[in-house]
Amino acid sequence: MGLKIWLDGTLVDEADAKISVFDHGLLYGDGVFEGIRVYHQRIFEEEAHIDRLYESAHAIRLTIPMDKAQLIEAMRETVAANEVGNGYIRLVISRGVGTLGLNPFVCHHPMVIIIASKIQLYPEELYEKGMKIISASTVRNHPQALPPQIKSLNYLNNILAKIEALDSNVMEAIMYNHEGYVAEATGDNVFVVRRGVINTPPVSAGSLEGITRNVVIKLAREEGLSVEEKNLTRFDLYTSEEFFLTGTAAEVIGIVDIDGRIIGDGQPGPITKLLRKKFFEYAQGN
Ligand code: PXG
Repeated sequence: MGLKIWLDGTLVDEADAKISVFDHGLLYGDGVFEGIRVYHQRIFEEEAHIDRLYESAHAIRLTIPMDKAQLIEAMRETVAANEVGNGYIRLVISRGVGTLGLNPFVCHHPMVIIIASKIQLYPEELYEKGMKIISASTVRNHPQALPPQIKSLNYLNNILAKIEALDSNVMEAIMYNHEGYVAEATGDNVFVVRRGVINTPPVSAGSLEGITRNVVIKLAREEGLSVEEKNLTRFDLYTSEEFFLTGTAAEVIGIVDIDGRIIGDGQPGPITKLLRKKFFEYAQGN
């Protein structure tokens, strides 16, 4: 039996969950989305994800045809219908059916799609040993072209960097902005420890304001660790004491090698491990 998918106001069988070839989400990548974890039947940081979705939609002049409370209710219904205990929700708002032309205002019926399913996880071994990554040559979208804060259905910028990673037999790549500063990974935010201080690029460097990022910053400060938002160079990454990525899928994962430069002693460091543990506890109890 397939999944039950929320599509345009109701739950339908996976086999019937189809959208038009004239949907501008498909034709132009015109739409926004969220990826959200479910831990023990509870939707992780529900409000923060919903707020970010509505901000992304607002920024592209897309009106979500439900209010926040209705959308949360639809998400919960979809999670329950699929008996998702620990898993993942993909929330997609596409511009809807239009004509062959960019004009978004001919699309009068945005599509709300909710998929509640399992999540693709990295192998456990990667968390223990740490991950090897590369620097991508693909520059992160210029904030004045397509603000990386909009979680849009246009992921080609990130996909091009992901291809570079996969071609190098690693799973992730760091993307730098047009000024050469670290922006983020293809689907994760970046943190390093330098001289005992945790540094992460400011959102203005060209990253999505990760929900996991914000939780990890909060947890680190609660542990008495100092966290500073700061522009980071490739050199800063190479010479970091610890390096980790945060994101909905990865949670907190240590990086031990970038472009052949070994980080620290080649294993996930103590702060990385502590924050991974604290994040796990927070997620389980949240
Ligand atoms: N940057 C980008 C570009 C992302 O897409 C993050 C940072 C981390 O944000 P959160 O809010 O998740 O901490 C993301 C999130 C997937 C997938 O299927 C991607 C994300 C989230 C969930 C699933 O590849 N990206």
